[in-house]
Amino acid sequence: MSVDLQEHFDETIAHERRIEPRDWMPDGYRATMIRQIAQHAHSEIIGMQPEGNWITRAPSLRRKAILLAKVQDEAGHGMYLYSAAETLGAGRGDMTAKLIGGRQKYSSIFNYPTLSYADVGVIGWLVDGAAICNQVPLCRSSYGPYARAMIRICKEESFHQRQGYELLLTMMRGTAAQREMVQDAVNRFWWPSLMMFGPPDADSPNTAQSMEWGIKRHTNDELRQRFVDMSVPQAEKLGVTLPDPLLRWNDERGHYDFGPVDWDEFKAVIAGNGPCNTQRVARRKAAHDEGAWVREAAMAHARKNPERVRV
Ligand code: FAQ
Repeated sequence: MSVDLQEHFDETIAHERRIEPRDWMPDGYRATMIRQIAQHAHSEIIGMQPEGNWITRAPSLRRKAILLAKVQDEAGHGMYLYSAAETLGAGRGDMTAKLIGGRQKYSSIFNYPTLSYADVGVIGWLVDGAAICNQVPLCRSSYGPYARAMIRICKEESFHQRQGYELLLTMMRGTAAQREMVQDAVNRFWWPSLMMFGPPDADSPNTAQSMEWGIKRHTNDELRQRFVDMSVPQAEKLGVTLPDPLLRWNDERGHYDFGPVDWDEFKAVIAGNGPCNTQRVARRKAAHDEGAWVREAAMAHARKNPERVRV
């Protein structure tokens, strides 16, 4: 590596300019970007499963059309992100093999079951809400293709969040049983949503370097706090109780205080021992295996029309 290349990279980061695919970058930067983008892409693809579970049982045609559109958006985000990872030299087939083999992660949140239709609303409100909170700053991430992908993804996540909140507002205007369904879903998804932001800063091995490289713009704890502050008034408006007896406004800090997250549960889930890990990965593997003929047909088609193949 020449000193000039390293200097040029450091200057690009220092001046908040973007690193582009053909630019020289340290091996560690490339590996970190591939790790984060692959994990993000896998999350979008695995994240189709919990909500996909309810497509055939949506309560009305309108809700079904909305849910179908949302799940399709998630597939699109996954494809978009795999393309961004490919610009760094990662192979899509290889990333999928690593996901299925447990060598690359996906978000802990998608290892929890969806037990009622209220879960669709709560995933939109809290899970997409947490995703937006985490991803809006990533629109300024230092790697160009990832930052640009985030702009479109965040716009769509914003629609997802609103559809979830609107579904919950509608259910809260319904019967006592419907309100109970919403509260039950909130009780199950609140703490796992806080875990989406990753371990506390003191236990986050990647944050310091990722912040130095401009990959991450805020720490895990900063974003988690922002999410709590944003969610409390939304919960009040909705009329649900967040399941945390220690949640209260702290005038001095200008933020809500909240209770301790169960990090043992988080560690168990990312180690593969959450309620649905086995099922999620098995379904992903089955879909991949069943899609083999499509990939073969696409390759055969590409060979017949070589001038249309981009290399
Ligand atoms: N789950 O040192 P850090 C969505 C891992 S949104 C699983 O803090 P980092 C939209 C981490 O990878 C969800 N693993 O790591 C949607 C690392 O392990 P490694 C996806 C987690 O990277 C909504 C280790 O713990 N969003 O899909 C989690 O600096 C509804 C140490 O952690 C993104 O991926 C976790 N929650 O910070 C779709 C956003 N947290 O890799 C469908 C982009 C941490 O060294 C329906 N990613 N780990 O083996 C990021 O912002 C970061 O990667 C963090 C983690 C903040 C997730």
